[in-house]
Amino acid sequence: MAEHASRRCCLGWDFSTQQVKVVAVDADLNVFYEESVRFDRDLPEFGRRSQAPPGPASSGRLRLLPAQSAFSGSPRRTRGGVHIHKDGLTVTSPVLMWVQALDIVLEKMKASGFDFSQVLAVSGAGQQHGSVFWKAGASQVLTSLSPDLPLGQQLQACFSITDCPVWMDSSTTAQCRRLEAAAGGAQALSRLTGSRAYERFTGNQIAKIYQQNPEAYSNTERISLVSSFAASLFLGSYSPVDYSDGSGMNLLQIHDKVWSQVCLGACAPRLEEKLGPPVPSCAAVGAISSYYVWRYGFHPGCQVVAFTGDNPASLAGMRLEEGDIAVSLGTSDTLFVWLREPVPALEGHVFCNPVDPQHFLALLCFKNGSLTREKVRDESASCSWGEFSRALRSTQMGNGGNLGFYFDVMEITPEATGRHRFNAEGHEVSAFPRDVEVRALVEGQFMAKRLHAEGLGYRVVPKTKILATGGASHNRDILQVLADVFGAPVYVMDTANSACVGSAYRAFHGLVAGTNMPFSEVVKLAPNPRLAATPAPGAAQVYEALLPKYAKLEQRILSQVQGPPE
Ligand code: 5FX
Repeated sequence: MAEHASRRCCLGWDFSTQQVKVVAVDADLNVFYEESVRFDRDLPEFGRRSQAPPGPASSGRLRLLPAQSAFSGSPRRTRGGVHIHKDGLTVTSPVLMWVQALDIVLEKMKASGFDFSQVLAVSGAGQQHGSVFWKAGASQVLTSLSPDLPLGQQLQACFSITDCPVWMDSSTTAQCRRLEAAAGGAQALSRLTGSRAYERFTGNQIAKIYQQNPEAYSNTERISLVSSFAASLFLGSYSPVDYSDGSGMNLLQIHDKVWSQVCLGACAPRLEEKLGPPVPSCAAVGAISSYYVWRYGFHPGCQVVAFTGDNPASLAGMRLEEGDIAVSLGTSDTLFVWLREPVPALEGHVFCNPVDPQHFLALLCFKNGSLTREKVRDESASCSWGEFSRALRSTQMGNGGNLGFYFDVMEITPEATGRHRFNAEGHEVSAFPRDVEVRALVEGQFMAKRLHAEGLGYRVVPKTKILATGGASHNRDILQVLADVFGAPVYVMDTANSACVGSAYRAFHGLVAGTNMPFSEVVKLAPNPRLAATPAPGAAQVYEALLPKYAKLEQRILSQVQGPPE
């Protein structure tokens, strides 16, 4: 039997856009096992869309027949786990693909000799915002699964919508405008739910399904997020939505942790009963279904801890704490911010915190990330990261007062485009010397991150640490600028599996959540991130003086784009 056979452990699952993955983490918080299934590669049969186009849907109680494909044309694989529809806006994934992927991962684990009887608890993550529509009668199937058959075979007819809207969908602009109007405007909706209306947010997706396919909607007994759907598969009954992933729906009042009646009413009728009450993210929602006990040998006492969204689960995997910030420097740059008192705004998202129900998590996305850094490297640093670093080292903190904005594609935070350079006197200039250009780009990108995080209520505190991940986190000189601009030390860690690992950590936390033991205590044995840069002496004075100037110039650019306020 394999070496991993008999360690007491928790399992962390990730139902992401492209794959289903699991890790096993032992009581010393070592990851000792991982397995995955990639949808495009391992389940090519889901190349064809199976969802009937809007129109009369099959009604009545559940019939155990597979959903029929209503689409002709050559089968095509999912691309990155999704189907992009002809309108270019609608993006879906087949729900049975997710179910079958789970079957395959479990069978692979069994074949490898994995000892399921040692699993104390399971938890998991799902791509955020995606939704699953369970057909009337599905609950009965879920509670009486036969251990002799795979899940995919038994759940084939359990869904009223077989192609689920996912986070990449942007087809619900009309529904967003309606929801904002009902809530008293975008700002009011953001104050209530943590975000203004976004196309991918689940409430707007549900509203679209209700409007375009009312029969399928009324034949739906339960609506899950991808996370609570995956938890339901383990529980053998409907798992509640957790507060943190529930905050990505434009439906949950993030302070009171209850569904907003105004938002529910604006989206679809009888929605509250189809969603069920939300629960704290660290809640143990029940023991694993007897299906897994009989088929795989799980212990009947193995607990299912509420699943959450992939971003909240990553926060847990990175072990962020109050005042910390994680900066992912990838194609787009993303900021995760731990907040105590959020100020929801028209940009970014505020979610309930997955490891501390009193606190919050903000997410900000900056579209001009590594592609812009590479472009400036090619133009001003001879296509070389070595030269780029040298330029950063040969220029001073604050760049002699020169400030730059580099929005090569339409930026999300803030909504602006183009390159804008200003000298120390605040005059717009058309170009900078090469080294100044490099520093203006990197300082500008990090000042924007700090300012917009502060706009959501973030404050650097003495114990703040910055966790840098993604491609650019390998460049020490870029990290030095990050430490200087934020006035806080920068750490790096391997976060490739952070959603899975965070889910396993959350499973351990769920086991003791009743004792009020804080998450930080549960994960104190986990590997520590590595210190990569500390702020240089004098950095705080330089950037505290520059940040208000940067903010003013950003406003100037925005008023040029949008026109002066009325
Ligand atoms: C967050 O709001 C998102 O839409 C994405 O990061 C998805 O969670 C990716 F799965």
